[in-house]
Amino acid sequence: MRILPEISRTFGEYLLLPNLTDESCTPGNVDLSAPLVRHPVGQDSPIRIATPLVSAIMGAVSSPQLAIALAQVGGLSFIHQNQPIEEQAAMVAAVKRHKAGFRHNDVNIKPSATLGEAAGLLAGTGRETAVVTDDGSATGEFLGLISVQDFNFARHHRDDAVESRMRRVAELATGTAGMSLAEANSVLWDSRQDVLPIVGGDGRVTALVQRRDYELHQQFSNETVDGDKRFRVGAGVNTHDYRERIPALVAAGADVLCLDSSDGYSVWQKHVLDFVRGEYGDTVRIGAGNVVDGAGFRYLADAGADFVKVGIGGGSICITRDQKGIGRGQASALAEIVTERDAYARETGIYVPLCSDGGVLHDSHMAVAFAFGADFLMLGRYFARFSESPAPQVKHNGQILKEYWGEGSARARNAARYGQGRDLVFEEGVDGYVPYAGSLYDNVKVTLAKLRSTMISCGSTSLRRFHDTATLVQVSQQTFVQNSEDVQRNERPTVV
Ligand code: MZP
Repeated sequence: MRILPEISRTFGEYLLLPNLTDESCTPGNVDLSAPLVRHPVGQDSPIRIATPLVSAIMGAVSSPQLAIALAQVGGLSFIHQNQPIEEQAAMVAAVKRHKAGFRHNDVNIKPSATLGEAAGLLAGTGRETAVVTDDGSATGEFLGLISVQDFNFARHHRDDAVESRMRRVAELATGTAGMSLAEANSVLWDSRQDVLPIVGGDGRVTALVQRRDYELHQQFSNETVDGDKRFRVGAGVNTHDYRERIPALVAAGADVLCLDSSDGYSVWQKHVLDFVRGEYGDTVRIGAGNVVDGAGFRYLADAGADFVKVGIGGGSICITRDQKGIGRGQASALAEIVTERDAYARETGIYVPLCSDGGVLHDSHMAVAFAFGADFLMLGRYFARFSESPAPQVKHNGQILKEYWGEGSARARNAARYGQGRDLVFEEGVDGYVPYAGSLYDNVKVTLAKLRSTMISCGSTSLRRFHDTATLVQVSQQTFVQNSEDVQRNERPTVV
């Protein structure tokens, strides 16, 4: 028996100290890109992600729709493996069918087009775009295009403003067609609509595009898509049916795989990694985990894992620590494994990226995780709250919620992940709700703005430098007590 000399700590127990902010520290200069898979030290990773966030390998989180939305903002989803092989492969293929990027076809439909003409043009684009007509019927007057997510959201909330906004944009498109850019800009500025003009080769306006679509294209498409301009997507695999599941996922176009297990320090994971290297060499990339100490990391890194996932018991829906007495505070687990990752890189010349999985309850925890040295983060609860997640949306006491259940809950019965024989004998996860938070795009945009702002305060414009130079301080128990007492005694200003 051995007792570690330290206490097991979570992200919420730390704060960052600011560092010198110089002229180079501007939001535009902050590079949040991260290596996804192993690579020689000093060289670039063969797969990088522009936004260091990936969605959890969970049925309540990673659907094709969420995968596309997340790829559009530079991140990556892992389609869950707790389903028949053909269904998972079909989900992967559904993401790969979508062409990435911003295309003229999407916006080149004039307001005067009939619905039939608009639908014909849209069918060829492969984009999730809905047509808005003035009375909502197929024979109504065509007003414009809207993303399917926004359309569903508006319909769910009976938001009539969408129709009047589309009507206004349609009028503007007609009004600005053929104008010079300067003329159109002044009209659009006055209109206060969030649209941008697209100009043709003659410098004249041909169409309008929603600013959101344009920004997505400008910021991320080049970095997030493959050579053939399709969205990247990952897929979970297990240690049971990998001989059949992996070839099917590879054939469907999965860009990267990840072993999905609550305890990855096992010989079974090595068998899967051996299988992948034997069958595919380095052409198929696969992460492994989860582990919470340096020995677990080294075992998987030596076995050939492309990245290693860190975390046991920290998930928001996880009760493994109560049920089995296994786990470790996410901050403590990361601290030890980051040291091991860097030692491994010095010894072998190979850098194996770390994915910190679970336990992010606030955006500020992301900054702490990166300061500790995580390369990228896997999030479940965070993404489960968005319109794009596959979980049902429900109303309770006037509040909109999304269902969110753990893979170890009776609802998911993910026996391959929780390894209790063929079925789940006891639960390791809960089946609950999270507050609905709107679209992925809107939320990720704010989250990344916060992260950039923290990094700027700490004088860093890259995640590596942020980790290398971060100074963290532990908050006292008294701080927690005082915060909750202040809230209870109403001694904090309340928002009205
Ligand atoms: P969170 O972002 O909701 O805090 O945590 C998500 C992570 O929790 C997942 O990526 C996975 O590692 C873990 N998870 C998923 N299901 C369970 C469970 O049922 C679980 N216990 O712990």
